[in-house]
Amino acid sequence: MLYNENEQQFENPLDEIEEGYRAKMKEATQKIKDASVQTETKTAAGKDGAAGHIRKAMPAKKNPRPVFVIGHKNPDTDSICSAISYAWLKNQITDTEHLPKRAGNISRETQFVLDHFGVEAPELLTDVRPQIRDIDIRKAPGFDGHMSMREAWEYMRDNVLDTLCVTKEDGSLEGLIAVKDIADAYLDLFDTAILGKAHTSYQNLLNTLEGKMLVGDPMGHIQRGRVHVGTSPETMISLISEGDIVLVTNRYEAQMIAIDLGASCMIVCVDSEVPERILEKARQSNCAVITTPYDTFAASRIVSMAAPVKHFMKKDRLLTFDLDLPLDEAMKVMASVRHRYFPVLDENGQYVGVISRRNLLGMHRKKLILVDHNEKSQAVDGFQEARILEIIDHHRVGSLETSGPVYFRNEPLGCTASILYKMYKENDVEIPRHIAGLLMSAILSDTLLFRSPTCTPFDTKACKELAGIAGEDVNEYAEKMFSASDDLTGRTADDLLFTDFKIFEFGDKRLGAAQGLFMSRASCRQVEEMVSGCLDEAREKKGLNMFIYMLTNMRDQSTRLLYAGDGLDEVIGEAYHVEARDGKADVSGMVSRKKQLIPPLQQLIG
Ligand SMILES: [Mn+2]
Repeated sequence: MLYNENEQQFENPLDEIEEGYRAKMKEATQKIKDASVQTETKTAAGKDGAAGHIRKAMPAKKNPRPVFVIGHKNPDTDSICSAISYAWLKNQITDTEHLPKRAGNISRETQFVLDHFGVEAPELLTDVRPQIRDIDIRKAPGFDGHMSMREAWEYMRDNVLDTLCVTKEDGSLEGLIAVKDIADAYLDLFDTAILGKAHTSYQNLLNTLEGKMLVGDPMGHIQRGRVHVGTSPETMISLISEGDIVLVTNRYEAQMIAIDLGASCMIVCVDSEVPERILEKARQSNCAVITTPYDTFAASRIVSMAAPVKHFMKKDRLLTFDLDLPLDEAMKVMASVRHRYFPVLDENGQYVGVISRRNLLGMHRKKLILVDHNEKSQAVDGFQEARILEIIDHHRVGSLETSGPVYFRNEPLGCTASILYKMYKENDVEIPRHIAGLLMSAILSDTLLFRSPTCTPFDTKACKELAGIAGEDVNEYAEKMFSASDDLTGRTADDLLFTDFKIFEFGDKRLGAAQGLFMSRASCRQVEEMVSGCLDEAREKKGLNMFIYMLTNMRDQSTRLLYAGDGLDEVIGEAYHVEARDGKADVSGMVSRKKQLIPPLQQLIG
């Protein structure tokens, strides 16, 4: 009974305390709600939360996927000049950006032409397989590593992401933080020293706890100490050491003892009052004082989430992709690891966004217009995985297959540039001087100054008209242009053999046919000396059955054939009705690979 009496006696004060506590909690809950409304408003204004830590919004590139206009491998003057001239025309008559490209090195003759008319060489493009840059990269922003774990988690939750990229001020990638890292940090209950270890800023602590700083510098950082809840004075004395972070409520003794024990920071929960005497004591003892509307349980649950992501992010051996990486290689890597998101870096190592496996579905094949060729063996590597939109050519219709319908224009003229000259007229586009110069040079080069059997009256007429626009005397200009090849300084056998080199496929036989055009006999003799010992090696290197080098003398209008391949002496003797012996034959009147060299061989071999 006594016990009951006591209980009865004590009932009222307990009830009172509970009542008071409930009221306080109700008030606190309301404050938290108010605070979060404020936070949302601030976030919307882009001033708070993870959004405030975004380094730089990702710019949306304007028209990032141009059409490439490209000639054959080992490009000659026609391939380069036609790519430039057709891209220029397409840019006048369409809204899509067209860029000229080249599938190989520029010959001396072509360099002379470009220099003469002040035109830059197209950029090199030797592989058109899809790359990382051809898929839709998710422009996820990069974040400042000082962002708190809580802000990172909120951003991931709101944006349905499981990884964020942390970048440095210069835009390079610093690390990755994943939901898993946050979960690990959160669940590691025993690492109560994490705030100090992670050098957490008071600002992060204030954001996380939605708190106010009563004493201390919000710009400062937590340097050390463990987090404890200050319950009774007795337990506090045995638990708390100098530098610790102590969570307390409104108990005067607890607040006092925390400071006495050398706490570096006191977090006062449920927005409890802190008497001025305590604040003064805290100031004198260099103890920061923060109030939070959260109760002790909630505050101790989330306080460690104030630590900056910098401390937890993965920064070593990050798996990143370059924009130029071929997609099939990226897919292999993606299949071999368990990550979901992969950061993408540009050529300067700057972070540009992330990709996941899902992005691979939205692949944009590179768009191509092929000029001056239609054989697959001459087309740029990877063309099968690109989208060919058009082919403009003047060669035999060859082996190239396309996946869809294309605009295929093939005319039996001496030069692709002559077809382009027509197309400028058809589209009513005035030809500027530099384009006229390039088209003229291409015609002169392909028709060997109208002497090649491939030259038609139309080529001659077009070329003369273009010369008029360019302000050039055809004969004088051609002499200078062809002489550019006669400068052999610094040239190697390999370079001579592969500058103008094409592969032809006759059934299962592969023939490589290269041509060198020279004006003087001295040049021809020198070139023969340089290349004749290297033909068989060149044939093997390219995996060919036959290799023929046409050493053409422009002035004599004749060609010495140098060749390697089983039984070629007989084949060549029969094909051109000449004496062919020891890999050598002179064919007078031969200047054209297309019209004179290839057709008889095709009949005999194919
Ligand atoms: Mn051509």
